[in-house]
Amino acid sequence: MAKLKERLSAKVQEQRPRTQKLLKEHADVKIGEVTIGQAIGGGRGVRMLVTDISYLDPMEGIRFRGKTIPETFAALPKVPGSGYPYVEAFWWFLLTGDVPTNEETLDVVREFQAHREVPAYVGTVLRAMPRDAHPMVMFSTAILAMERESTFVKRYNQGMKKDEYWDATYDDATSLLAKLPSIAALIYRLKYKGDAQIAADPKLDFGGNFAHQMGFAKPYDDVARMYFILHSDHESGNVSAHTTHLVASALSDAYYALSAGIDGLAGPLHGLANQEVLRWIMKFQEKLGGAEPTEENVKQALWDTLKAGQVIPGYGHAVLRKTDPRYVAQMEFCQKHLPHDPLFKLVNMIYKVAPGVLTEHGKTKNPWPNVDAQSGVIQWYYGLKEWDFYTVLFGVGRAIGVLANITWDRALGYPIERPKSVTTKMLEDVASKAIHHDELGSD
Ligand code: AMX
Repeated sequence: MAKLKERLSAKVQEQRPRTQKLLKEHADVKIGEVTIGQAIGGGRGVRMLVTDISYLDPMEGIRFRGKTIPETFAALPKVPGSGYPYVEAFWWFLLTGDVPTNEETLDVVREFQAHREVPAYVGTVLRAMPRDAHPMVMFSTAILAMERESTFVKRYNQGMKKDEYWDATYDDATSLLAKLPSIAALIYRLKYKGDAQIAADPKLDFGGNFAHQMGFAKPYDDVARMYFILHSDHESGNVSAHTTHLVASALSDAYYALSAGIDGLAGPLHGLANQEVLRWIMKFQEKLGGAEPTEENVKQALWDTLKAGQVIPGYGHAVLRKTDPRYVAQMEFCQKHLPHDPLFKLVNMIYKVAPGVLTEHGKTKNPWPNVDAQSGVIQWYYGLKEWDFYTVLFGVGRAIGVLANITWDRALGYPIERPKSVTTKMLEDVASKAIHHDELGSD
């Protein structure tokens, strides 16, 4: 058995009684209330999901297993000659909450290498699709096409016991995750490089092999490692994480669940915002017609966007109320590696101006940038200029978090998700005090 699965098994045995005790002895204890505003307004702030893998504080930003982004990067074993950790070490850390040793990390590296090969039919399916299909459609389709590989389904059909569900989900998650960088590179080179594919290098790690198969030289391997880790998880309520969790709660296997989560990530209010940021910047530069960007003309362009009824991509967040530390981590990378890049300078200028404009505009609860405002700049600098591919990079990273989450969902026996609806009339009745909310019933 892989070292990681062994450790995870011990953690699962440790954690299960805690969840069972809460359910058995404290199931009626309230952790919040739901208002009409929350019910109509997309469930903002409603505490109805449980995960120990990451937690998002509105002011501080994300913590993975209790560690901030800089703490996470500092703690995990690094790839030799690289400034960033192995993605494989991060996967161990998210699953178990423990920082792996170098030896444990290399065990995961070998496990991923053993599962890296993408079935040939995935290429056949992708090549049969219209070449102008969005890369996120191709990515989601490739994942779904591999559903026939699911160990969970095979074992379920053989009568697998409920307390083994996590074990089969772990196998599916490992097999799927190990293939994602190669699938992403396959899509990239199929769409934009005339289908000139680069074979995987069996010696390389997750991030290193991705850079290799994409055809990008160092330090793009570090860019990939940083990018995948930063985009991995943002607790459970965001659309991609919640969708994956919801679909998996029906015991749809990891392939179905991740494919659905990727579809949610493809929305412009969510992961697609990274492509929208680049599109916005390019349109802005086109309008300038060669003139220097200034704070004045950036401000004007931001107002033009808002007045046209559109959102400023890369700004605002449903939970965060300050600059996203994932934005900061990427900004620091740029300050170190590409401080004089004109696009980086422009993004910084937008950062200087946009929060003021959004505050004056007065709608958004958070005028600060999120992860997507910065990420395209780095990709562009290293030669990945096809911005409609950017969300696929986000998707490879997000898979790490959501697959860890559904493995734990099955380990702790979380049931099929089924919140309750009410009608508009019921809300009107409660609001007018014609009835008390207790009279609505609970299921
Ligand atoms: N530009 C203009 N208006 C914005 C805005 C922005 N960047 N962010 C929020 N608003 C508006 C909303 O559209 C809403 O307007 P409405 O009252 O007319 O409907 C109002 O401000 C209140 O919204 P909110 O409570 O502050 O945000 P939210 O929780 O409803 O939505 C988010 C959050 C991210 C969808 C929103 O800020 C947004 O659309 N941002 C731009 C797109 C983006 O960058 N998405 C990526 C987020 C990170 C990620 O998931 N990858």
